[in-house]
Amino acid sequence: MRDSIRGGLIGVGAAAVALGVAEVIAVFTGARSAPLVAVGGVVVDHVPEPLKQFAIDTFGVHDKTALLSGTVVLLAAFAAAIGILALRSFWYGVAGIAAFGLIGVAAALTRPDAGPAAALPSLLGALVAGGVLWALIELPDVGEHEVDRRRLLTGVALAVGAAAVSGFGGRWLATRRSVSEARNAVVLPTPASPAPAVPAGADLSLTQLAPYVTSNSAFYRIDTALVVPQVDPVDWQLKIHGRVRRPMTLTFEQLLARPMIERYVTLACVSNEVGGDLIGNARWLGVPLKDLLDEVEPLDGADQVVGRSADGWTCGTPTAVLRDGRDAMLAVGMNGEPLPVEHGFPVRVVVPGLYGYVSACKWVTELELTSFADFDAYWVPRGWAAQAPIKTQSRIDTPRGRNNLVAGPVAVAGVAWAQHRGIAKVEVRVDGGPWQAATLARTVSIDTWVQWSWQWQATRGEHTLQVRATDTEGAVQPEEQRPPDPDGATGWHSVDVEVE
Ligand SMILES: Nc1nc2c(c(=O)[nH]1)N[C@H]1C(S)=C(S)[C@@H](COP(=O)(O)O)O[C@H]1N2
Ligand SMILES: [Mo]
Repeated sequence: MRDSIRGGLIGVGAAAVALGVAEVIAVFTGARSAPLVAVGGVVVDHVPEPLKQFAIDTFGVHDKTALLSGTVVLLAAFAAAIGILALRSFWYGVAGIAAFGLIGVAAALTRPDAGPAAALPSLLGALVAGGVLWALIELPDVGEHEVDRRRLLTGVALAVGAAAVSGFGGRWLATRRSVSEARNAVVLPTPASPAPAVPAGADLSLTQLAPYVTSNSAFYRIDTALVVPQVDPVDWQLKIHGRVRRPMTLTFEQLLARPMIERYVTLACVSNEVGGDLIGNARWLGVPLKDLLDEVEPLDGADQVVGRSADGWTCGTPTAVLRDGRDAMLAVGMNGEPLPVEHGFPVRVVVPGLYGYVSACKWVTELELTSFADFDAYWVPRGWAAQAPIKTQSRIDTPRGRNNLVAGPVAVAGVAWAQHRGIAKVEVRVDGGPWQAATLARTVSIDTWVQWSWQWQATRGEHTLQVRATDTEGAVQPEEQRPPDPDGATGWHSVDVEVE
């Protein structure tokens, strides 16, 4: 067998065993201490903003899978190179493994929530990889024939690959099962103040048109977490502290014992492009934040409430917004179920009217009162605005894409939103002609999006449909096309269609 192939196989085999061992150790030291996840986390926190926006645009909610797969491919290439070098001198191999081990250890130890044990998965993985590398290089020469050796090496590579997969899969299952059981055991209280019923006609039920209420499984997911934090409600505590007169700590049981409100609120991501789908409307059950803040008595100048999650992510919300009477809450329920784990189980923040990155902390464990002058939350040093109310937007959902439209009446419909201000008007135009008023469906409140529709007498040929909304304060959605960065995209959504 050629040395390059043999070395490559040996290197990849040793790396696979290292990762498998590290994943198994990480079952005990925490999923975020596993080298792939830790290094991926560092990458997520440090990639330049345009690249991150590119990843979100290209891979959408699969951006994390793309990142992890890319990392694995790169790692395999490096491991193969190390294996080839190790055939020349074992010490090259040791140096390569040591370098990777150190990168893993450094990444794991510098994660926001890391303890000293976070070093163990990379450390032990690297030690075992050294042993495997040595054993594979020294493998007894079975048989004279190339075929035998190739068979042996392939067999070994497959075996270690399987070991890695089972380590990874085992960990995934173990962590997943444990909190999903705890989640199934949660009994949500009846709200003291239930959500208003969704009025008849709020949902026009058209194909392609986003439903008025987004199901939990269809709800967009955006966060920096490469592995979903698994927070057991038994261990969960919320500390409300910082610049307050009376700091408070709440357990999950204490939280559930408080009077709850239930409200429809449409959440939106600042990274949503015009026409994009990083937005969803759900019925949230939770404890009003206003009451909690009244109880802790914020000190003068504490104009920012920083939410901190179990995995160290932070967001900063204006204290005044949380106390102005809107239905900002510590949510425990989503559409009648405990929060799905990827949407923040057991507790997250929901604030009507603000983009998610400045308000909607998932897996929240801390609310710290401070000032905007004193603390920049996660996305602020990365170039995003510290304050970010949701901009008025509208979207055409149908017709869109391949529709086989024929001349005659065509239902044009979509959604529009201006959370906590409310939508007053939606207008549509064809080929830059005069604006035509669309019909607004009913809504539950000004905190949700609204469906709109307009009957178009379509003529044959290619056409461009455009939409714009006006909020209840009379502000018309601006035409100027601006990217999401730094505080939300602007511009009118346009759809090109062909009518037969
Ligand atoms: N802990 C944590 N909470 C977070 C984030 C995060 O990265 N980590 N991302 C925020 C962003 S940018 C958005 S848009 C919303 C999305 O909430 P969803 O995933 O439930 O739709 O969560 C917010 N809460
Ligand atoms: Mo977001």
